[in-house]
Amino acid sequence: MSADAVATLAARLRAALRVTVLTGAGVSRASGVPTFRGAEGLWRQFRPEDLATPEAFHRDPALVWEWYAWRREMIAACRPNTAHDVLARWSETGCRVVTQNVDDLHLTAGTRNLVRLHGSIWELACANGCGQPRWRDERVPLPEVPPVCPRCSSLARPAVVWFGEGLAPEDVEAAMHACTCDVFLAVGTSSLVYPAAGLVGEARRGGAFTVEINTERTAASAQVDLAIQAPAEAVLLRVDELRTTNSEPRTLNRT
Ligand code: BJW
Ligand code: ZN
Repeated sequence: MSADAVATLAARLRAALRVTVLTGAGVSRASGVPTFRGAEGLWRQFRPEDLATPEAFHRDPALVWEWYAWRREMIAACRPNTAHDVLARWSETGCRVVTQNVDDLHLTAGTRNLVRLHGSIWELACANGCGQPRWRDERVPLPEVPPVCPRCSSLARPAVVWFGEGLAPEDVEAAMHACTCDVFLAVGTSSLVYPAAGLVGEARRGGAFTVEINTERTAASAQVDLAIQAPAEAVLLRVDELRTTNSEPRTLNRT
């Protein structure tokens, strides 16, 4: 980890009034949640088109649910790591956190006003669209797989966003709004999946100082003002230390 880059980021954060952080699967890696892409990613073992599309669910809901039940079990054993904890603290002073993660570890860590662009693996929805609002079910294992809708008894689905599906308009609007900021950080995301991957460019066009924190170079590395190639949990902890030891913590986003 470059000490200069980390010091630059800490200084930018001290001077910033509005800070937004976009997170991806890399933020939960240190908690034990697998990422999607990369050497140990889920897409090495499974094809997204077999498991993470509406067509896949229509074709074989039992298979799709088996995969989600397995992931729910794995995630249930995971706790938030330092990266989640630091971002939860920053959110208390107004930092906006937008996540692509469905594991809800940001919520467990206590992050306020979280925007969950791709939904939650702990929430279910009626696959038949009968009007039943989505519901939360954290039971592991689920008593019935595939589970059914409590209102109309047709199949339930995980309340996550699959490829080819639109994101909730209010989440997209909140994320776009958060792009108007002084510092925008893209943390632990491969920046390949849209519309989330477009947010960093949006923030930059709006005048934000853009930063990437990732263990690898990504599609966004050449686009950002500062790319820090190191684990998110280590960088955020160090930045948080510098930010709070060199000055009083600032109240963000209160303009
Ligand atoms: C670390 C680390 C450590 C590891 N520290 N770093 C424009 C252009 C091209 C294509 C499209 C486009 N617009 C739309 C599309 C199509 C598609 C898309 O983007 N395809 C691309 C792949 C080409 N997008 C969609 O379909 C989206 N829908 C949409 O746009 O709808 C339009 C529409 C409108 C109206 C009606 C109908 C349609 C939906 C996308 C949904 C994505 N869903 C998933 C699954 C969620 C549910 C589940 O979990 O099962 O979301 S796919 C998967 O990818 C998941 C993630 O949230 C998402 C992003 O992945 P992420 O977080 O970046 O993870 P990884 O694994 O890719 O990267 C991890 C990174 O961490 C790596 O870089 C590591 O190096 C790093 N790392 N350890 C720091 N310790
Ligand atoms: Zn229903």
